[in-house]
Amino acid sequence: MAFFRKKDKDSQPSDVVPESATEDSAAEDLDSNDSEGGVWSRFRRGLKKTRDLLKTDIRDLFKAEGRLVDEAFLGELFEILVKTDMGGKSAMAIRNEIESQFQNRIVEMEEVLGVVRDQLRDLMAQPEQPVRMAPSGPTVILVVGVNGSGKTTSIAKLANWFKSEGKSVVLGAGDTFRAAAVEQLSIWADRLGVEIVKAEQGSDPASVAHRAVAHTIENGRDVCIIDTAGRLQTQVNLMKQLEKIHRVIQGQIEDAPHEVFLVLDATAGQNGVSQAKGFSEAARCTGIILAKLDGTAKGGVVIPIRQEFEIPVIFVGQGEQPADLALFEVDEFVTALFE
Ligand SMILES: Nc1nc2c(ncn2[C@@H]2O[C@H](COP(=O)(O)OP(=O)(O)O)[C@@H](O)[C@H]2O)c(=O)[nH]1
Ligand SMILES: [Mg+2]
Repeated sequence: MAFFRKKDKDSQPSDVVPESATEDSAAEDLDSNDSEGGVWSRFRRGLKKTRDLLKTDIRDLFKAEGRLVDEAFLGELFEILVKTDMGGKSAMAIRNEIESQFQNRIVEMEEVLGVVRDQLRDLMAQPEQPVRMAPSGPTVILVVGVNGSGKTTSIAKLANWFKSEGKSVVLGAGDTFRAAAVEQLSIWADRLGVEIVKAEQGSDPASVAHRAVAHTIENGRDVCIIDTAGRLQTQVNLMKQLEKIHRVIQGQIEDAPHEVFLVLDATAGQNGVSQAKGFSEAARCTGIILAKLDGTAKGGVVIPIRQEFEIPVIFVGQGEQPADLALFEVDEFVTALFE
């Protein structure tokens, strides 16, 4: 069972011929990692703990003849829910819903599980639209997030994604704070056969962004993805830099950037989430890429993340290779939790 799509060819028709045959075969190689079960089964494994708790522990709450919904029951249920990775807020919301629907009644397990499932769907609800593309002309995507969260790797994954949709991609090496960051992105650009616009370490990232967008427009490319720094001398400087990049891009294409993806590290825990919230607000983020889900047994962490952020989770990252990226789907995710 897939609880996310690798790509959606119907909603994003490809109208561009790939740049060259060589690049095509490179993309095929990188895609091979996604052979049957690859990205999907890894995420499913990551949900095992949450799934087992929901199924086994909730079952243990019940006797054959059902159970009275009283304080004791609600307390036990809450404890089980909290033990999953859904977080206290979601667990409380579900507990309260069960209380309001069933208080002082005898319920069967299936009724309770049904409410848990529906509540999770509600709590995680997000718009359908996966990636906002420019109605015409190039689409510009800015990628932001704290240092080490997985920005540069996610950009390689996005580039691979768009390439496999038949779109031409330009990368902008906007993390000029560290020489290694530019180098890392250049290596990915070579490997993926996509163009890259870069500058020396220490140069103005807004000017790199400007050149990358200009190159994209002038050469009729489809998608421009811009990397940014995750750390500067001060947080204020960083936010000013992101703001300037924003302004410069907007000056070139009125409705750009079309997406500002916040990359979150799924293994970073609560501290990482609080740090990223500052980013999310200041950088006007439009969607989340949840990276490193393969590195945690707590796949259920998507639930509190959906709760903490106003913006939708668009992609999940499942490894260090370009093909390790999948579109996130709430319905499929919730279904997978109860299978
Ligand atoms: N296992 C795993 N590692 C990842 C994933 N995304 C990024 N990484 C690794 O995390 C580290 C930091 O990633 P990087 O893209 O350089 O982060 P940045 O500083 O935000 O650009 C690198 O070692 C990546 O290979 C992922 O989805 N899964
Ligand atoms: Mg980076």
